[in-house]
Amino acid sequence: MPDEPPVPPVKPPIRPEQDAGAGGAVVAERKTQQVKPPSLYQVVLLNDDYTPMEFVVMVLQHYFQRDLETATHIMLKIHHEGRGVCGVYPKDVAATKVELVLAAARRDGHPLQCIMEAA
Ligand code: TYC
Repeated sequence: MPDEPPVPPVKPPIRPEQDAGAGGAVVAERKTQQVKPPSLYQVVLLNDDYTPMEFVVMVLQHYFQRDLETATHIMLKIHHEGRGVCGVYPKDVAATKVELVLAAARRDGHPLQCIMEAA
């Protein structure tokens, strides 16, 4: 019976992330959290003596998706306390709402002030 040729040893398959390549080193790395939740800003309306109550209620309904009852409640709170929070949003959304509210107020000739501040 002829001699069988020697069978070369079979290496187990290696996953790419384990393969250090020629002469390289495997670096175990645990990433810390990469995505932070966006920081939030509250959009605030300020009271004044001239902007009509109906306009403020419309602003709260149209730009802040409040129903009539909630919008009226927030408007009266601003009227009595000087300021009130319309909503809380990521920074870019809050900034856009401030711009849209101010543009609508100026278009209608009202001095309404709208600001954003870190929540
Ligand atoms: N004070 C206003 C008035 O009596 C009403 C008003 C409410 C104005 C809220 C601004 O953000 C405001 N007509």
